[in-house]
Amino acid sequence: MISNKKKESSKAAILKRVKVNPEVAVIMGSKSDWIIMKEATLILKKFNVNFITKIISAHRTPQLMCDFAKNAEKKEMKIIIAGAGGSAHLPGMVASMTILPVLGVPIPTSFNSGLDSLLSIVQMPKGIPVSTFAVGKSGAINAALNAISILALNDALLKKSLTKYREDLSNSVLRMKIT
Ligand code: RP5
Repeated sequence: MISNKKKESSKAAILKRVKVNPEVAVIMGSKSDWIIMKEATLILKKFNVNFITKIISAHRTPQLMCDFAKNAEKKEMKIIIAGAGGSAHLPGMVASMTILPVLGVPIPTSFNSGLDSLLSIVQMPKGIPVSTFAVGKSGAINAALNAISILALNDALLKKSLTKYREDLSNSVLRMKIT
């Protein structure tokens, strides 16, 4: 049973969290990637994590990519989620210009359903890591959840919400019935 006092303080903490600067940047190589990357933003919204979204193409706007990566930390970003398909070196290039964690989401492409995107992102040579997730929507969702678990290291409220999310997942399986 949560006391009224406790309820108020957790409500205040949620309001305070909503006001903080964006902590996560969700970038993608093209508007065509949005259908996948939107899934990451829906998860961030659900957990009240402030974020920005930006289209940055590694091959069509290389200068923008450099400016963004070099300034992300100064702008108080903590984590970058980067989705890319055809020009899938985007997450690796961004990671080479910042020490912030970069979480890469391979976007499905017409070639081998996005296996090329996956390999481009996952096969980083040693020294510059990009955490790489599944191709497509599952990857976008898991990248956001991973960003949340990183932020939760220093945020008790977020940790609580993530624990609840996991419990809900387990319960949804326990409720499954084969008729
Ligand atoms: C990459 O090339 C994007 O990440 C996208 O997945 C792919 C195709 O881009 P569009 O031709 O749809 O703009 O830069």
